[in-house]
Amino acid sequence: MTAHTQSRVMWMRGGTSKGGYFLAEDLPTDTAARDAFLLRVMGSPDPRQIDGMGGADPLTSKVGVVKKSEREGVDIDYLFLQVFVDQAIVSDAQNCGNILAGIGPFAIERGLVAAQDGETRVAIFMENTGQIAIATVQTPGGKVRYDGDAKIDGVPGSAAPIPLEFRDTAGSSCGALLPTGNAFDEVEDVRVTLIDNGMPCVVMKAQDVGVTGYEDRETLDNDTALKARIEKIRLAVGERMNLGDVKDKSVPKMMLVAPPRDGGAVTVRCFIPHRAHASIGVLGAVSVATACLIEGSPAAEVASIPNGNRKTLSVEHPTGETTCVMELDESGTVTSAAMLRTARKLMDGEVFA
Ligand code: NQM
Repeated sequence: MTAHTQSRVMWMRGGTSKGGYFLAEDLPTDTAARDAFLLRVMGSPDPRQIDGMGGADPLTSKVGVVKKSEREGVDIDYLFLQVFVDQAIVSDAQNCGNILAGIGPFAIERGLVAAQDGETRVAIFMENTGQIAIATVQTPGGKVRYDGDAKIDGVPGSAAPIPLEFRDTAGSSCGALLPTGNAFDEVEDVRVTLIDNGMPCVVMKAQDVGVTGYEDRETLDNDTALKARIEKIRLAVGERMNLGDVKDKSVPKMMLVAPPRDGGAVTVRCFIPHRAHASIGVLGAVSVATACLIEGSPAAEVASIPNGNRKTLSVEHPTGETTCVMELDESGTVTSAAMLRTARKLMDGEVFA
């Protein structure tokens, strides 16, 4: 087989992440050939990704693969791929709600979805986890609009709003919201909630692993003792979360929670899983917010939760906050979550490997 050496691509910021958006038809169908190509595109493995497009950060070494969906009521199929920075790994074991924010605009730009005049709702099947998200894209005059007044913390300036709605995300990768059935488990002497409401997460109190939960990203990234401690917990819970051996996987994410400081619901410091996040992932935030609503969980002990079946939960993170709007049924089960994101087209062209 001859190696794939170039491909059409659009580079976009999606939420607080950035990456390459490809049509599936523009990539090799063989997974090994596709992954080898994407590693070359990003310049991995190399901590600086100097010979590629990646930004030397897991948040800027991401790929969205898109095709028209054949599913009833669905417009687009989206596969997320995490290209590891310093290892030769391309993983489909997690989803990404930030890259998701650019999928609607990209699909419209590539002609896979017909834009309406005003706004266009795009139903997106997330192949990694088998669930559907609805993105609403601004399309005045039938063209994608990127500029606007919506602000999200972690991104300078403002852009057109792209609300995302999720349903039925519980157990997306772990088979159940609480894969062990418990509000908490004790692992390596730390009380943790093993939870998956769109993203497999291990949620624990920051103070239980010796930090405050208010540190900045750099401080956490330099704390090798903390990282070793939470990695030990992570490796111990992979099987219990139905994720198998997670040594070479980017899930579960490790979430350190503390009481809110700026009027929000909770403060989070997130490891994804080996680097601290500059803010927090979309489905990661939904999963942590859900943990805060589970009676008896460590997160519930630190969280400040408003009343009512429709809860607006502000998740405070190192660069601001992310607001999740959660709908609960009468039994207190989360039935849907919504979040505001933005995206920006950065370039459209050919990438070479
Ligand atoms: O949780 C980073 C991000 C993400 C994932 C990560 C995400 C999500 O911020 O839905 O968006 O946790 O690896 O892009």
